[in-house]
Amino acid sequence: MRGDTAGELETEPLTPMEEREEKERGIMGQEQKDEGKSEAQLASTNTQNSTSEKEEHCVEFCPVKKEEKRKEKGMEEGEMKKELEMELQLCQSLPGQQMSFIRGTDLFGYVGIEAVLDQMRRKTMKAGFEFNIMVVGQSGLGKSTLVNTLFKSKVSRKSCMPNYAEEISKTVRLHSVSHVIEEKGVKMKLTVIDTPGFGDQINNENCWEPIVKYVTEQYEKYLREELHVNRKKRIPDSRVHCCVYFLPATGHRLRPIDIEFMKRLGKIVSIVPVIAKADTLTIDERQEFKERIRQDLAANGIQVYPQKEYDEDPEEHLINDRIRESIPFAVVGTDKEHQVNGNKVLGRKTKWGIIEVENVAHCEFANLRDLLIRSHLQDLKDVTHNIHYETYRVRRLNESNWRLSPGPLENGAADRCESDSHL
Ligand SMILES: Nc1nc2c(ncn2[C@@H]2O[C@H](COP(=O)(O)OP(=O)(O)O)[C@@H](O)[C@H]2O)c(=O)[nH]1
Ligand SMILES: [Mg+2]
Repeated sequence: MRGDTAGELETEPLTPMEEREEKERGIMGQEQKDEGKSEAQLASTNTQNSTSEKEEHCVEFCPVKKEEKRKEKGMEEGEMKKELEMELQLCQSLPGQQMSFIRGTDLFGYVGIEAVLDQMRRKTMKAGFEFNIMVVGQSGLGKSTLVNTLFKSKVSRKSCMPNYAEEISKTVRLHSVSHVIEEKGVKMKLTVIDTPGFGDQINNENCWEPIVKYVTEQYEKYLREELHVNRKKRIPDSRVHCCVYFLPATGHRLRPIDIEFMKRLGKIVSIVPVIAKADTLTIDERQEFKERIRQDLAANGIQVYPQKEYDEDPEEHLINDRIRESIPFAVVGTDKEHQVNGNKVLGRKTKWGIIEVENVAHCEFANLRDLLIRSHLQDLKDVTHNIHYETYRVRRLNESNWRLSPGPLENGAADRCESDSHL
């Protein structure tokens, strides 16, 4: 996973002589202690830490020797390769230092390093975290309903006092509301940014501009906070972690406005396209529409989340490949519950039955929820910070006299993309 983790380990490199002495002391200490133990105890410790294993602690990292040992242990080739890669990575992380790889099973006893997870958990729970989600699409596509369905509460209320509302252009407005959601002691400050008016005009030329402006404005805010001499311990994060783009369930292809929007925004924010109101399509229509959308995305070089190039390891690649194959998710939203077989379910009641929103046999809402909240929330934040924000930061800092200049947003030239298309 990308992003901040606990502090880095700083190790003082030992000279080879010191290292050998250190290891001998360790083994000797163990042997001296062993003298006082009963024979039965000794037998058990000896089986756990056989001499050959002790040697393994002491040898420097030597992939060839280790590979032979693994073969002796009868390890599968795939398993061996994975372990070898891991060790190589660890060794490369500290150039100039020799390092041996000690597995949990090779330790003399319980050390307790895994407790760091509890420490991290406690810290995160205390501090809480921020998640900012933007919804874009024409009016009436079910944006507000879907966000409410995602968080199982009215997080996208029209009556809410917005903490950001700007009439940037006559047509597209940006409107954001924040809520603190708490579940099992974990606090999340959720901000939903709505974009009413997007794509609602006859001439939708440049209607993505206010959205590009908003996204870059948040990067600029963060950058300015980061560069303060006395910067805050925790910089408030208003950057858009995810932009859910609603495609109308036309059953045709991507429209020019969809292509123009995703082309531009895909470069600065993580976009997750969804087919809105998917209950209006038959199963075949849905499959064909999805396939055509994927073709259009590829043909136009549109990057949507999760991007292949940001997969960090083969395991993540495999999981993300499955997601990429089923994007865009065909979703249905609701804010009503109904009784089905004695259970309360979120659903839409029609004359011919109830569409269960969270039932994977009915629609792909659950896939979207899992991606956004249960499996990739932290990754969305990490991609925002490490890729999109980083790209912005590097570009801004490379601009000459950037400190003196008012910033791209203040002079109104905010990352505007040239467009000559009429939508
Ligand atoms: N058939 C169907 N209708 C939906 C769905 N989601 C929302 N709606 C309805 O569409 C209308 C507009 O929804 P709303 O969430 O206000 O759309 P927004 O303007 O995009 O925020 C409301 O009457 C909703 O009940 C859906 O998945 N399927
Ligand atoms: Mg709405």
